[in-house]
Amino acid sequence: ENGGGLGAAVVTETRPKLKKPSLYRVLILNDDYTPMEFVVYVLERFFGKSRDDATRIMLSVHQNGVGVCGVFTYEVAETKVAQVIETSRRHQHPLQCTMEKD
Ligand code: NFA
Repeated sequence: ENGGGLGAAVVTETRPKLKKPSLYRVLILNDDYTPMEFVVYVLERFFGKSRDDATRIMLSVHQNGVGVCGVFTYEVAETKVAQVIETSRRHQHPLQCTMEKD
């Protein structure tokens, strides 16, 4: 507030330094057993994809082995991964989902 010491007040604006959160890609992995329709359902339900986008992503994973479902902050990505794995397990499908730093 006072830089000089001889009464010359200095007002320094201090904006709190907000760091941008790191982002994480959520990936789904191909396997030989999970039905294509179930993967499309997961992409619609948990990643807000349209049926057309979900189908495109599913086919890309089927052909390339892995694909990006979305990019999220750490806790959101963690939650999506857990939801996909738990829903797949309940349906007895081996579909796997993971996350990596963007
Ligand atoms: N490969 C699976 C099948 O042929 C479909 C699939 C796609 C599974 C994407 C997992 C991820 N039924």
